Amino acid sequence: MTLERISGVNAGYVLELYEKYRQDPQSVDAATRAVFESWVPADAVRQDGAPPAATGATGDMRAIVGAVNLAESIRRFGHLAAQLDPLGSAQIGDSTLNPKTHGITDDDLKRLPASLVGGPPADHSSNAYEAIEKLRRVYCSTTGFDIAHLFVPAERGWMREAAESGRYLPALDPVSAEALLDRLTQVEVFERFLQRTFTGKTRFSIEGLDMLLPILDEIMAGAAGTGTRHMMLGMAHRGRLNVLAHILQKPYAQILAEFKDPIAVQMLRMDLGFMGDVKYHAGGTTESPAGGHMWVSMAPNPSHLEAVNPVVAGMARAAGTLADRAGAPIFDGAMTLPVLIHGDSAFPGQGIVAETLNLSRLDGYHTDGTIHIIANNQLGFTATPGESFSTSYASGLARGFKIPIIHVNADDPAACLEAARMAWEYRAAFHKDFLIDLVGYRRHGHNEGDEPAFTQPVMYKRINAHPSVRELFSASLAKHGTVSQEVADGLVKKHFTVLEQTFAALKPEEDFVAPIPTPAAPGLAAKTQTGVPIELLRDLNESLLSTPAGFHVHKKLERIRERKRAMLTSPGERTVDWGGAEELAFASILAEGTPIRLTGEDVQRGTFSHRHAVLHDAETGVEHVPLQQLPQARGSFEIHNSPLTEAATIGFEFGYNMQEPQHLVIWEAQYGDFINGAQIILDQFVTSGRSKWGLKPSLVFLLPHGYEGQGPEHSSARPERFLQAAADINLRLVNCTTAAQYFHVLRRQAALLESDPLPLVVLTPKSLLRHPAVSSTPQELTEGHFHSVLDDADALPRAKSVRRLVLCSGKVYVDLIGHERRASAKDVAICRTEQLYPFPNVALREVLDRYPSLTEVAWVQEEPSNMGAWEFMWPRLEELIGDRCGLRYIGRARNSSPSEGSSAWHQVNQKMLIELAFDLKTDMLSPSVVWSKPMRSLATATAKK
Ligand SMILES: Cc1ncc(C[n+]2csc(CCOP(=O)(O)OP(=O)(O)O)c2C)c(N)n1
Ligand SMILES: [Mg+2]
Repeated sequence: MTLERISGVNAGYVLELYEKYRQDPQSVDAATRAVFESWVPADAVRQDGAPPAATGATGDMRAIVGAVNLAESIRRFGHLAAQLDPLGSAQIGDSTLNPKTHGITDDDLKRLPASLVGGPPADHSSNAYEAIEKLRRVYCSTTGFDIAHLFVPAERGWMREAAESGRYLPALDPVSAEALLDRLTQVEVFERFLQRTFTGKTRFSIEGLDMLLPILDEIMAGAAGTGTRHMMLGMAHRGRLNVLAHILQKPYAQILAEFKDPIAVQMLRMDLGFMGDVKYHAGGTTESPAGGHMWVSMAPNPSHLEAVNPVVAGMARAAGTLADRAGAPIFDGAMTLPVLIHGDSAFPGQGIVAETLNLSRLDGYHTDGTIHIIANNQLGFTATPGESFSTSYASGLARGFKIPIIHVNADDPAACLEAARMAWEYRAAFHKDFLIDLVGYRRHGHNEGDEPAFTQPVMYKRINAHPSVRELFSASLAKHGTVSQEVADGLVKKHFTVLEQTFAALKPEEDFVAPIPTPAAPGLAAKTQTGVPIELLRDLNESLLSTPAGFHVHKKLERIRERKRAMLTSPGERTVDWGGAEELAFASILAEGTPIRLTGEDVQRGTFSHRHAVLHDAETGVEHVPLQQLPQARGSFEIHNSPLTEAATIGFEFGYNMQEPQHLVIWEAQYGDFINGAQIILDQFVTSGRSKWGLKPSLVFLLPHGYEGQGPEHSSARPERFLQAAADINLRLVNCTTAAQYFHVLRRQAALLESDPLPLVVLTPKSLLRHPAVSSTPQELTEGHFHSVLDDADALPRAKSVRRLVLCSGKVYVDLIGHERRASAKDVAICRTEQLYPFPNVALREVLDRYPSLTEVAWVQEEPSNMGAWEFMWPRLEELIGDRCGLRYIGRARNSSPSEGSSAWHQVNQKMLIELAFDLKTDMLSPSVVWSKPMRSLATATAKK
């Protein structure tokens, strides 16, 4: 009788069993046969047209059904009666765990065969009662198997079999028991030593959840033993120092030096923008102490809880990806294992948890399963579970993702280790996520300076009287004669001695090691030549345009592809549009051996239908990815439509990029406006990771940006947010106005991945994607490099008569040069700042020097004055201009919303600001568009004249 047969069992199942017995008594086991021999199920008899059954038989029938249903209830809901809380709080309970609910008594069960209960508990039981008691010990003791939500019978069956067989329960023989006690002692002594030595200093002690370490040991051993190459850890503050010390093997001396908080010489590298971070945010990498040539990494972590989850997932994905050959990359989940440790308040509360779980089964994102551990201390700062989540357990969210959940009492070492082994084995068997809800308590306040009894007086009375898991385990080992009290005391002394000796020998200034970032290579970006010979471009284009035999390209796409065929034939004509330039840039980067990963919402086609990187056979739907079929490629290409998610998808790409910095990793927004859904990832990882942790990200963001009357949420990628975070050369922000510039900036990024890596933010066009003014000549792709500033070629011959230099960036340039006033405005030159950060000081100075008669520089932008680049540009332009001439702002007035909500109103304002750009005389002011009063430098210049 298999476990799966029993799940969902009812009277029908018993009748079926009876029918089987009737046709062949040997087809059921002996005990069941014995029951069926002594009575006749009433319903079965009626089906046969035989006489009605005796009343006693109906009674037995009910008892059988009751027993079977009771067993099923225990399997499904037993966790509700399990003693999960080490502090002994009452269980939730469930009436279906009571025989009475099923109309039966213990005596009924004693009369029935154990086989009705089924599974391993039935094997050596003499009746159903005994089997039910065993079942209760499995499902209602210190482990709660929360698995009824699994939809795949094989997974549910595996879990039940694993639980009921006790296969993963560790045999705590003397050696491993002492080793476990030693580990628990090390974990506890570390915290007690820090408490004694640095009383009240924040360390976010693990105490109350000490079993987290042995659980990680067990998972690590499992991974190392089966050829995993890289285990990736992500966790918050709680217990992090302990994990860094004992899993990541961060030297005690370094940790103690960080507590001393010296001003170490290396830290004075403010010139490199290094600011460092608090000690419980650091990451690390080490060769696995469990052997097996495995690396263990802990991602650095911001305070923003759970934000690291997608980063770790991305790191794990990258670590398991082979990308050094043409075609699609190969992901091998056996090479990599992500482990995420969550807080019991943060897990249900932070949306990025759900976003990351949602990535776990998707083609471009899965990692063959993450092992999740909720470090559940039943509090979130001062908040209780009742204040923190609406689900029954902190882990409730995982149920929707069909993740098996084990709630386990953190005071039961054997049960905890069983959970860890099961997690590991389940992941290996099904390549899916697993969750351990480790239920413990928090021995001290939220941090060590906090008084928890202000808000949890009753709980803390209990905690103060509660022995540690080490003490409990040690007492139990002593009682059973496994490890004596003297040996246990000796372990405590041993671990204290190591710490005391390290502390005595500490030289904080020397032992402190700061992750200082290496400086960016000065001027390298400007020098990088990125042209590609026309022959190679033509070859690549040819390859991109070939399709497998019999492939039906959509008719409309065929026409576009026909145009592409002629794209490189006339070197001097503007035949290369944005999409064409991008595809050629990608192809040439792949040919140079750099793998590319491009993700984002609808990126395969492109939001504006401009990419078509994945072709679908118009008749069969079969896909063809030209960039994966390039004979010239020496690196893999992958492109995935992401789920409708910003924070987790960017976090994922950040992690991927950190792990594989040699890949060109690109994330594209649907519209740039939506990137602020990932503001935490941008602020906490992308822009500050260098300063805090010495990281060198090189992720690329493609952000459609530009004012086209589509309202406040389809206009702006919020460049001001990047500019505000820009410092010490931590990113590049560009706003390209030509296809060639985009081509060169992508190629420059790929070329600098190793020598000068920086995140690259590209503000990209929308309606302009196919605008003739944006298209480039083939020649522009074959020569030169990215230009941070593009001067006004038309104005240069009349440079002496130019009085106003209009500086702008991006799409507004096209509006300006398309205006009817452009031709007659001989005293106006229009210069594009294609790179906003790093501020192109040298290039802009050269531009200014070309116009000797300037009376003013006007910064023209579409965004309100408190947005866009103006407030960033203003002081820098002032410094650059000095007293040479004035500086004006022309653009929308300061506003709290990025743009007008009405297309008509947009057009009025847009028209007005373009006209003002050409108008040197009118001192017109409008409520929504500002021709600013002259800035300080004009006043200075005027005063001097
Ligand atoms: C996104 C975010 N919001 C708020 C905080 C402030 N904060 C720090 S710890 C904490 C409580 C966390 O509780 P829990 O997740 O249960 O972890 P524990 O501290 O109990 O281990 C809060 C609210 C934060 N760090 N991150
Ligand atoms: Mg908590």
